[in-house]
Amino acid sequence: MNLLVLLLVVAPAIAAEQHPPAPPIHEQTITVSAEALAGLPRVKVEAKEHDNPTATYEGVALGAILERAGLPRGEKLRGKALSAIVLLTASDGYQVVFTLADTDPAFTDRQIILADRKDSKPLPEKEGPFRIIAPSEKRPARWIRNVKKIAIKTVE
Ligand SMILES: Nc1nc2c(c(=O)[nH]1)N[C@H]1C(S)=C(S)[C@@H](COP(=O)(O)O)O[C@H]1N2
Ligand SMILES: [Mo]
Repeated sequence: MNLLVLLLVVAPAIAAEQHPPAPPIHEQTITVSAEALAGLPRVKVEAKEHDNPTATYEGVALGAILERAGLPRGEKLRGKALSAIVLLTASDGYQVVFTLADTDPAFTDRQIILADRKDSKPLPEKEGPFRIIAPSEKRPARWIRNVKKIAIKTVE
C-alpha cells in the first residue's frame, strides 16, 4: 500500500472516530406556560431597557427549557444542531430568533432568560405573563413580550 492509499483509507476512519455522527434535532414547538418553567433552576438578572430604570427580572434560562425538551447541549451540540434555530412567537405576532447554540452556557456566558417576574412581582400585563430578557444585548428588540411559543427548527 502506498502512502496515498493509506491516507485515503485511514484518514476518514480517524475523522469518524473524532466526530461520530451528531444526533438528529427533534423539531418541536413548546407552548410557553407555567409548566414549561416548573422545577427548573431560577435565575435573576438585572436589565435596563431604553430609558427605563434598571429592573430585576426572574425566570429560568431558555436553554434549560430546551435541554429538558431533549435538545443537545455542550459536546453533543454539533453538526446539524449548529444550524438549529429557536423561533419565539408572541401574542401580537412579533417573532424573534436565537440560535440553539446561543442558549447553551457551554458556548456563551450571555444569558437568555424566560422571565415570569419583574421586581419581585408577576410581569405586568404589557410584558407578560412571559418575556425573554437578554441583558447583554444593547438593544432590547429581542426581549420579546407576551411570548407564547418556542419552536425549534432546522434550516436547510
Ligand atoms: N411581543 C412583542 N415584543 C416586543 C416588541 C413587540 O413589538 N412585540 N418590540 C420589541 C422592541 S423593538 C423593543 S425595543 C422592546 C421594547 O419595546 P417597547 O419600547 O415598545 O416596550 O420590546 C421588544 N419586544
Ligand atoms: Mo425597538
